[in-house]
Amino acid sequence: LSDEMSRTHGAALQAMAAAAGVTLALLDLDSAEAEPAALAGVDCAWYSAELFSGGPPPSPATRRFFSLVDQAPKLRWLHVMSAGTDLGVYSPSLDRGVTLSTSSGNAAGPIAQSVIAALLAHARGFPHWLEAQRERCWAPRFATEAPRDLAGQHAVVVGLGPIGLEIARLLRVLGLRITGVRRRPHVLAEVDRTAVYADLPGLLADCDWLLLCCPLSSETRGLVSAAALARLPPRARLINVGRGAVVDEAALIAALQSGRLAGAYLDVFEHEPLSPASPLWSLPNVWLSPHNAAASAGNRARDAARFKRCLLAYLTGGAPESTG
Ligand code: OXD
Repeated sequence: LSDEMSRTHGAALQAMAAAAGVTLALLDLDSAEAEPAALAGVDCAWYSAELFSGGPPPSPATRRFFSLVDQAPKLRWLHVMSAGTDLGVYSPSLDRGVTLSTSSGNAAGPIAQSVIAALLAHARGFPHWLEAQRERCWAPRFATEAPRDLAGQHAVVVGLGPIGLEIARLLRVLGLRITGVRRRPHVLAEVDRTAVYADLPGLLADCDWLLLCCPLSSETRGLVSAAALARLPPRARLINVGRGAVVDEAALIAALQSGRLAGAYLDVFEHEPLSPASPLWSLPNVWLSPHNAAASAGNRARDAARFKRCLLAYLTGGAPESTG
């Protein structure tokens, strides 16, 4: 684990282990580097939030952490601060059968709030007001120019994990109709109805907000294809906080450039970091954030609490939660 987590949570982890009758030897990054032979005894590793600091490319702390993890021959369990299991640095562990537990859901609140902030700002016409403010122009919009009522609009939420469910919960407060799309049909209180990925094309003609918060998988890669985008009505906006490759990005850019789609808020992209040459940076109907919708000061404490719950399960013989 990181030096910082060792310092701030080491005593609590030791106490948990002692209560379970287990002797826990903590290896922080500095000591591991000083003594590579110690890696032979490592059973589990905790990739905590402060080591991440963005990427790709991985931060120096991330690179150092995984260079040690990948040399630990007996590693059985890796706990990671992310929701996704698709960070490139996890691959060597996954490939050799290490159990991965994630912090899925830890940042569901902050991500959903970023989504709702962008949705409300677009729905209420803030882009128009902000542009007018920059020009020092008094430009009210009334009558036919006024924004449409948000209540009653149809949101299609793709991916009903903790993030999708939190988005749906907040959308319901705003009075939207919500269809949730997931791998298997299932009745869920947060949405009005659920559909499966294969049903998505049929939902798009009547969609005001297409919200993507699903993981990247063989089923979701390219799910929002050029053909799917063409089915959306011109009033529709797309929000993606899942993974960039769920959408055909070139087709999305073309739809946004031509006005075929009203707008987008994007936190994730086919290639990250987004190339400075991408037209997305300067499209007037696009807001974007650098895979940062989750950022929130409380995430670290939630990650630590999650790791402790998983450690307890591990020490007492259960399976860590959110196993990827
Ligand atoms: C994650 C993410 O997987 O932020 O946690 O994309």
